[in-house]
Parts: sequence; structure tokens; C-alpha cells
Amino acid sequence: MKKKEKWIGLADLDEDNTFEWSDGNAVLMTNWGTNEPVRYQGDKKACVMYEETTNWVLADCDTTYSSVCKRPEEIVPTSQTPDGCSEGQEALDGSCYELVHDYRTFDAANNDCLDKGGHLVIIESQYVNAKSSTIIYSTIIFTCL
Ligand SMILES: [Ca+2]
Repeated sequence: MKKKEKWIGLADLDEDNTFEWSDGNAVLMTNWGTNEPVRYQGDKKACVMYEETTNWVLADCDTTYSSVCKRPEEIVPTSQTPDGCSEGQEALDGSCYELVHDYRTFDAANNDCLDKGGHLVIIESQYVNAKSSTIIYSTIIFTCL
């Protein structure tokens, strides 16, 4: 069965019980799912993923999931790609949002994204959250074809 969970760029990796975005920006909004965040006793690090929706849920950082990467525009804009994003990516404010299908741990997913000049998606507004859900839902639809 295909896992639907996806890493986003929010985590408490320094174990101080507060969450930080992977680009170091302040957490301006949250979109926790019902009863989240639930930290299990004994958990030190905590990483955040999308469940089936764009609600946020805590997960074990060493579990492998697909992820949503935010990266800079990478291709020359044309009439077909006016935003400088490749097919399958969503453009927003000069960045491209991409669903990465490979299952990786949180660190590995973020490192893969860093290698591409980006980082795991930062959710700074409901609009970005909605954009991310567009990527996820279009992929789910695509997968069902
Ligand atoms: Ca922290």
C-alpha cells in the first residue's frame, strides 16, 4: 500500500520542545491535525508530516516518507513554463514546489532538497498550505489513473 504521508520542513531537531522551520524562519502559523502535536514519551526529536490531507502530524524522524520540497526556479521561463518550474511542480512567489516520491527519513529528504538548492516546504500561510495540497491531490489523482 502506498504511503500518503509527506514530510514538510518543520521539526524539533535540537530537542528543546519548540519547532523550527528548515530554513530557520519563525513559525508564523500552524495547521495541526486533531489532537496534534502528540509527543510520545521517550521521543526526543520530532518531525512533522502531512497526513492524507494537509493537516500536520508528528512522526518519528527516522521513518521514511515522501516529501514536499520548495526550491528555486530552475528552468528558463517560456510560454509553456512561464513560472520557471518544471512540469509537475507548482509555482509560487519565485519558488517551485515539488512532490518528491522517494521514501526518505526527514534528514535525508531535507538533504536531498538542499542539494537542489531548496529545503523541505515551509508553510508560512494558508495559501502556501493550499498550494501544497494542490500538489498532493493532483498527484493522488494522477496515481489513480
Ligand atoms: Ca527546537
